[in-house]
Amino acid sequence: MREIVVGGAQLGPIQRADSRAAVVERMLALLERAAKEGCGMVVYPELALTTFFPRHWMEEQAEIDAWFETEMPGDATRPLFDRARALGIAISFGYAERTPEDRHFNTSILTDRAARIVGTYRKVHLPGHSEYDADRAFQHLEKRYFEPGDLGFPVWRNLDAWMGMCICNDRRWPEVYREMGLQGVELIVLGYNTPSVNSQNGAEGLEQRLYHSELSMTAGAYQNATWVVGVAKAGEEDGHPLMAGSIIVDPNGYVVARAEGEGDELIVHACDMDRCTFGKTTIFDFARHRRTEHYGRITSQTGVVHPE
Ligand code: CDT
Repeated sequence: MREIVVGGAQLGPIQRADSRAAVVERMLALLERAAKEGCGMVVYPELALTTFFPRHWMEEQAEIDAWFETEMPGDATRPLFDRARALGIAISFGYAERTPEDRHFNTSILTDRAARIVGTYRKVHLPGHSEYDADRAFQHLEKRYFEPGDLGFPVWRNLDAWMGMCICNDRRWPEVYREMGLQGVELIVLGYNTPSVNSQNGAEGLEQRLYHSELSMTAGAYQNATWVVGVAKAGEEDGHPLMAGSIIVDPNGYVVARAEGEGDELIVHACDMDRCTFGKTTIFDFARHRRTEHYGRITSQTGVVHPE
């Protein structure tokens, strides 16, 4: 048995005026709770340190850059790393990354129990649009503020398991899970900021949004025989609602822990990595059963092309 007690640290809303220091205080409170529950790892949401700023139209580069971190850890996040190291808890969280070359990514990191960064992931699937859209109730400007990730979908050996990351919209794409599945991933951790309503037509109610989120993660878990931990930032941010629904999914696709509210909340499950073995050696034994000669379109084509 290779058990990791994993905590999903859902965050309630973060308002535009909230400081990084105030958010880190909340993350620390969840970390302390996780320590009491015996967690060896804690997962926080996408863009965990700030409000989901891509909902706001900004033109001045200095105003945009103010949402980005130029170092990790930095002054605001160092207390989180220090406490995680003292408690021996690995962490993963998302933030807006600005590189020394002035590139902008929607990034997440993974640490070991000594708070060393062992993995960095940059979000590949950026939803939304890049120009102001007057028809929307609110904007979703990830394509304006970030460039697509350039690191692919690596996995890392951490806490005696194969771990990978993706971020929010990535969780809806089966290719993401399979890329990591083909590297033997056993635990995929991800954070998300998902609006509760559609910004263009107000349709797709909360129930359907929660269902699609869960459907994506449970399918990805089952079809790749891996644990998946999906963690929300939730509640009313800057007057705009984000859905909750943080879950931990086992390698059979069952939800084994689920957040109940829309505030700061910890969900916990003891995840045995050896439970991935059955699926990986039977129905999803990729080496024996995959037929790559028929999968060419998956990487050669993006949009739909009907046969002539
Ligand atoms: N943050 C993020 O990727 N959110 C998207 C919203 C899609 S609607 C434009 C998501 O897939 O949850």
